[in-house]
Amino acid sequence: TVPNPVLECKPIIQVEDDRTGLSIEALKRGFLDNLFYVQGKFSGIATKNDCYMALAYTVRDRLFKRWVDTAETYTKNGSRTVCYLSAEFLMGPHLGNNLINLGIYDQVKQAIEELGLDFYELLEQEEEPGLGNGGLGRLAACYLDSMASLEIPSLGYGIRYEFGIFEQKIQDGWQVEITDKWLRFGNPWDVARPEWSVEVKLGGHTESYVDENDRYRVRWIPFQVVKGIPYDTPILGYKVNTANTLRLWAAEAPESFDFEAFNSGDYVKAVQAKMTSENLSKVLYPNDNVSQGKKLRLAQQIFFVSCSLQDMIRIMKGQKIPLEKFHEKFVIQLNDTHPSIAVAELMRLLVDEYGMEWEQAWEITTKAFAYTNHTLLPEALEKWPLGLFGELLPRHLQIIYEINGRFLDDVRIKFPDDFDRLKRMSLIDESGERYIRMANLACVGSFAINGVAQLHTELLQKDVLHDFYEMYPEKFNNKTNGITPRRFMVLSNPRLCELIDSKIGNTWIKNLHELRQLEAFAEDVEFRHKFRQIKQAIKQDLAEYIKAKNGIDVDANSLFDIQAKRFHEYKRQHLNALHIITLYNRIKANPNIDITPRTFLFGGKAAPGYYIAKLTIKLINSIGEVVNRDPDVRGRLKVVFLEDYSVKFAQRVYPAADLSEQISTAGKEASGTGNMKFALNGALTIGTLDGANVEIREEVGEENFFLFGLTAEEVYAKKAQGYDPMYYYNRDPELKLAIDRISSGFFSHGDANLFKPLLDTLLHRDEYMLLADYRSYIECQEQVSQAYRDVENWTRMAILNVARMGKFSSDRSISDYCEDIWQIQPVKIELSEYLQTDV
Ligand code: GP0
Repeated sequence: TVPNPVLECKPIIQVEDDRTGLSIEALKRGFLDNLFYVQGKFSGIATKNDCYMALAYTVRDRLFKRWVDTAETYTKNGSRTVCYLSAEFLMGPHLGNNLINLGIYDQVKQAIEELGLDFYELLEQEEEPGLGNGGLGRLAACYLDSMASLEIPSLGYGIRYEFGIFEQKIQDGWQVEITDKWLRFGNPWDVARPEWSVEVKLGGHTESYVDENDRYRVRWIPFQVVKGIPYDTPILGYKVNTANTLRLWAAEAPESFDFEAFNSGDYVKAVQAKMTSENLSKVLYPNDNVSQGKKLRLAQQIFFVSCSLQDMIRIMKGQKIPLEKFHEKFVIQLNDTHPSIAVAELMRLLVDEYGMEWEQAWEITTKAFAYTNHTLLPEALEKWPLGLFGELLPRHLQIIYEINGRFLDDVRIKFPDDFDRLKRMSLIDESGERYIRMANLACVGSFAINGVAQLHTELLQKDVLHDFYEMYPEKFNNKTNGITPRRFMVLSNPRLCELIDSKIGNTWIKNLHELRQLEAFAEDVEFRHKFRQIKQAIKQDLAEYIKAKNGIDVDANSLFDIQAKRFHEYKRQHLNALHIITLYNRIKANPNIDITPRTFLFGGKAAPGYYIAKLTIKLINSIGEVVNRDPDVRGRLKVVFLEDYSVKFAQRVYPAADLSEQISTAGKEASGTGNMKFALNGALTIGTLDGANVEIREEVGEENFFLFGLTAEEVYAKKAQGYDPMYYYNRDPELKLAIDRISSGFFSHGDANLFKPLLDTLLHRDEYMLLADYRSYIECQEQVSQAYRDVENWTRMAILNVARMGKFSSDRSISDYCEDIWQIQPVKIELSEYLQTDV
């Protein structure tokens, strides 16, 4: 490109300009300016959404300076960069978070109120980008926040789904799914970069040829080409100048493709090709912890992975870094196996497109990738039928064969004559129908492999990835998950933050370990009183929301017992339901029984095709219908299902909890992160020794944690002995009574068949051992009820939980990734002179 003096001149924008100024007056002018020039409205006809948009643009204007300067710094320095590849980013609403991270929350609130508008109403207006299912996607979002806050150069890469996770409606107690049209009113937070579009090939066949240097090469003649357009969202760090980028790809048909159809006059066929291409980024697969094995899903994966790798190569070219240094410029973290096709795709790009020798390309590839495993559940391990895989990715199939051949040679050398081992470790499962095993590809192609909690990593090494652990012990490491205290405390729980700040200042937000200083205040009567008042006020707010939304009266003095997470049998929402029924039965048997009043709150979605999970939602609503109106219960028990649980809603829920239900079968929940959000907000946990619960209990102290149930080891042992759930059913009369209540049709207007499929799974297989854990759970809940009556001591325990959650900041997780895996240091961003925005 020719140097252009006009383009190179820096924009001179004055301090206190309407797009940068932070004074109340400048903010008000900026808002009105955007209402006029962006929304094109005068205040008389402006809708709430117009006002939200004008506010969003006002905030966006104020962060662009950081974004541009960050990009400029990274480009000039050629900074080493983390690329976080994830099929899901569950970001939650941007507006409030950006206000917090920019440090302008209070000013903006005041400016909006001076304009006579309701600030919270405008925040509520934001349609959140639900581009994830649950824990895995939310973890990616917390990690982006922490990387920016720690000034780590990073790019998040994923898919800009047109429809994110479905909206959940409850009708007659059943979940009904509505498509999530989150882009309906436009998205003020991302910027399209069509100039950086790339093309991705799909289908077709390969041909070999000999190049001008007499080298054997392969070319891929695709059946289809899809264009990927990047959309960039700025990711601000907390009180630093860093603004990194989340780059999400949208699929389109390239103008040039299928022009034959155009030329032959088949206009409709040509437009159809466009529609098929756009399908690639149409919808998020709504499964959590299961792989459906659909071809379109594999197409989504190669689509965003290929776009992202090509984008990295473009960036290197722009910075004049030779391709041989790919692994020095970038480290790529694979968020589960969803992006693991990247191993084969980078090999293809280097070898086929850039003519690199296989050995050098493999060296680079295996120094560039690191893999995070998120689950031990066998149904979640991705594998692709070989036929399907070869149809879509014929060249990648060949490359995987080549990787596999060389890999199995290495295995043979390390473990001679161990044929079973070769079969287990092969990238191709040949035990029946042939499959490509993506976890094996990720392990072979990565220099680091990590689990997401200590126990999870141990079980990976012992079980699911045992062979790979024996092959490459040095690759394995643990990185316990974390959560960002910015969104899940500062933004969502301002009242508690204010109390904390008044005692220990506010530096804990960047260094969560400082919360330890609160330990001393657990013994302070006045502090405990204030702490309790805050919890009470937040519970009252939620009670009002529930009254308006569900029409149910809940008592803010009752114990708020909350289970909020995806519905899955291994998470055992139905064990919680059995506890409710048990309490109900006790009341029915003895109406004067003294029971600690509780409100049971549930939130979460079930995958649309997961019948038992949906039936569990129906069961909870059915129990609620009976319990909530039975005069014998007289407000001692309430059951509420919170519809359409989302990040936005979660922010209201965590601060209101007294008790956090983390009751998965031991060995099944890789980590959990909701457990951390509840405890940080002062809830006590009832939980099994599973995932990060183990470490939370270690940190907060066993006396401040309600533990029950079998350990992972006991679960395996019991299964090996031949577990029989009927044994427990026949021996525990309360358990039997609870189950019989359901099967009699008591909760289903006399229909004894409705819940039969659910009960059959419990009585005949009980894969997740609810019956084995039932008695221990009930007894533990009894301790909870007793403990809640001792108000002072409960508060003491809650404060100690908050004080001891420092380890679970995602800042700690990210520092550990930086040190142990990524080998990357912070890069400070100085704001350039010409655009100072001092207040
Ligand atoms: C794991 F394999 N997780 C998967 C998946 O497909 N989806 C998903 O959300 C979760 C785990 O279940 C987790 O234990 C974990 O904390 C999270 O990934 C992040 O590591 C709880 O949601």
